[in-house]
Amino acid sequence: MTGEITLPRLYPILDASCFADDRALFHFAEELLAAGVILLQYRNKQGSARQMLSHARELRRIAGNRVRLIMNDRADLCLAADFDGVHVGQDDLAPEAVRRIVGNRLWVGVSTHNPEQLREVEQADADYVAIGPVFVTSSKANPDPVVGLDGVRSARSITRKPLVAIGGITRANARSVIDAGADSVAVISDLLRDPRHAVEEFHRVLG
Ligand code: TZP
Ligand code: MG
Repeated sequence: MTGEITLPRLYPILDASCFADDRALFHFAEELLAAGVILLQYRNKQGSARQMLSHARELRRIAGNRVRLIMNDRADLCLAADFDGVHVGQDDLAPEAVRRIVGNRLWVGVSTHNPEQLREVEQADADYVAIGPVFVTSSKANPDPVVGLDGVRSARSITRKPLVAIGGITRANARSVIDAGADSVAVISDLLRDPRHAVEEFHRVLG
C-alpha cells in the first residue's frame, strides 16, 4: 500500500478448521459483518487451494466491497478472489516477494514472534506487523513462545508500523493489549460462540 494504513481495533480471523461445514463458516462471516466488522482474515491451513478459493470468493460476495478481506499465506489466492491483502508468516513468501505479486494497492501484513523478526520487518515493504502469541493459544499448531504484554510493549518500541497483537486475546484481556501499545487485536476463538455478541463486546471494551 502506498502510505500508512489505519487498522480497526478488532481484526477477526475466520479459521476454516473451526467450522463443521461451509454453511457454518459463511453464517459465522455474516454474523461478524452484521456486527460491524470491517477487516477480516481468511485462514485455512488444511484445505486445498480449490476449497480456499471457493470459500474466499463466497466471502467476497457476502462482504461486498466495504469490508477489507485479507488472505492468510497465499498471494495467488488473494488476487484470484479479489481480496484486499495478504498476511504472511515467517515461513511464507517474504513481504517483498508478496509485494511483487499483489502490487502497491493491496495490504501486506507479516507475523513476527521476537524482536529480531520485528526489526527485520520494520525495514521491509509491509503495511502492518503482527506480534504473538501474546497469550497461550490453542488455535495454532506449534505456536512460538508466548511473548506476553511485555512482548507487545517491546514490539511497540521497535516498530512504527501499525501493530496487530495475536494469540489468546479475549474480551477480558483485549484492553490490556491495546494499552500495551497494539493498534489492533486479531482474534479467532473468542468470537466463535456467539459472534455478533462477541464483536459488540470487543467494540465496547476497545472503544
Ligand atoms: N498466530 C499466532 S497465535 C494465533 C495465530 C494464527 C492463533 C490465534 O487464535 P486465538 O484463538 O485468538 O488464540
Ligand atoms: Mg502463514
